[in-house]
Amino acid sequence: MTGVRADPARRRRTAAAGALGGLAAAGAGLAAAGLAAALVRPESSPLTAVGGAVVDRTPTAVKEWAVRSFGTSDKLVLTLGIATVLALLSAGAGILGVRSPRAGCAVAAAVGLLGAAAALSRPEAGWKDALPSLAGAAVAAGVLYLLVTAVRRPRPAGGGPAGTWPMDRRGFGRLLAATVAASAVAGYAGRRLGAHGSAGATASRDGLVLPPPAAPAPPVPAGAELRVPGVGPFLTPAGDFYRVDTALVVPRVDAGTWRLTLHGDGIPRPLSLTLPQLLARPLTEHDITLCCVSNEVGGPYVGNARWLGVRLADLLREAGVRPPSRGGPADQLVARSVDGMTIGTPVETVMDGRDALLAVGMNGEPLPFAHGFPVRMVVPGLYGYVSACKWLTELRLTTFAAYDAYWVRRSWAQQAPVKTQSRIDTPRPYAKLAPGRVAVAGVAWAQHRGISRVEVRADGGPWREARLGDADGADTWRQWVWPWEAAPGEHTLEVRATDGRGDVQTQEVRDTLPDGATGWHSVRVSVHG
Ligand SMILES: Nc1nc2c(c(=O)[nH]1)N[C@H]1C(S)=C(S)[C@@H](COP(=O)(O)O)O[C@H]1N2
Ligand SMILES: [Mo]
Repeated sequence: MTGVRADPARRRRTAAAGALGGLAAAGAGLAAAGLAAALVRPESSPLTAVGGAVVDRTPTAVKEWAVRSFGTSDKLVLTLGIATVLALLSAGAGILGVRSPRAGCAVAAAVGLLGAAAALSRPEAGWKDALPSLAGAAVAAGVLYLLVTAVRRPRPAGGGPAGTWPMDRRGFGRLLAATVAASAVAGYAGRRLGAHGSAGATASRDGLVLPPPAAPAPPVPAGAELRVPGVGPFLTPAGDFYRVDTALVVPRVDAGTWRLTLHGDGIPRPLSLTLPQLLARPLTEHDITLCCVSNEVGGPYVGNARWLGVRLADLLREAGVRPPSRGGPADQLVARSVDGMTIGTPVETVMDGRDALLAVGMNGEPLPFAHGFPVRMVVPGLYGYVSACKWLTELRLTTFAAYDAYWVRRSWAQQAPVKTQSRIDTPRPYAKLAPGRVAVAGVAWAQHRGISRVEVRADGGPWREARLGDADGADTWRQWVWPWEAAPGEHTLEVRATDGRGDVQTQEVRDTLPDGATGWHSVRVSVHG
């Protein structure tokens, strides 16, 4: 070894330089990989690929915990976690590399192979998906080699006070600066190139003119909106609509090249449609509240929108599909997205007369990319994971016995109708209120059965009927409000809804797994004079 002897101060310095070199090499590798991924596809970048592979392999209980703890930031937390592990590994590789450049480079190569393997394991992946990680590993290993060699090189004569800095400090510093600069340039180029790569998709969305509905939705009844401060609008703006999916980068599908295929068991006339062909069919507009099975009692993963789309039942009939009740052989419709998500929906439900849609529009606009552009499914009355496939590209008929979709393989129920739920949106939990009249208000939903009553009670007292906003069909939530005379003290408010069939929301507390949480939402508040 050169210049590294037992002196602990020197050791620390070379180790620090090695760690710094390792981090810089990893940064260079990631920048190079990002540049390559912009050319291949965004999902193939190593952090995204490893993140996606982790998502797919994470046990359901851990995933539910992550969603509970981090909400919609769970993806950010995951990416930061992976970046932290990578940073530690890189720093270690640098420290090791000062002792043995080969060993350091081997670590870089191994990490790159792991990234490549993750990218190849993703659904819809091709061999090209391995390239960004491999390119990144090659760059990282090369840069690491140069940097650790500089650390090992002895200090040139007259290069600073001997004994404090054993290596070629200036050479190392220059190399480090050059690496950081080159990485920044490559990173920027990757971003620009990535934006350029999805420019076609963006233009296809900007240029999409949605045809008017053949069957428009009636206007939302004026009385549906109770206008109580603290309760969101009746129709949730797309920008505020909850988002739940496994995609670490939002797929940006070019509508110009998009196709939908419909095939499988018992389809005499399989279909393959472009977007203009789909849009040439009569469009239906319908207000539907969508909610997630992972939504806990009182949780935020529910939203209401005006959807525009082709009735799925019409398309199935056009292809010659019969529901099981009419002797059709397939009871499950499996939707597949461009990112390999699979979502299984009962054929019977889709064809029972409800407005199950292949949606292209949300609140009067083409679907946002995050919500499934260009086409997604929405089925009133079913949780999203069994009905609402975004970035849809394939519909296949099969049976529940023959095929388990993505979430079903992860312990969720095969079939999951929405459970009756109600939520107190105001007052907020632990609010400090002044005594007197307080508007207790929120929303209640039981899609496709409708909501017939909402009741509220304070401190376990008698149930009081809340005033309901006007119903906008049976497939949307209803707002409710109850005027409460708040007396000083600590109080618990509870809510329960009754659906359109007269069934009262159950008090039984059940977890989100396997088919949706139950129980009553309650909020504790304190009232001070
Ligand atoms: N392609 C794809 N579609 C998907 C998902 C997904 O992970 N990938 N998640 C489903 C789930 S679990 C829900 S609750 C809804 C959420 O739709 P949103 O994000 O538009 O609110 O999308 C569904 N469709
Ligand atoms: Mo969901």
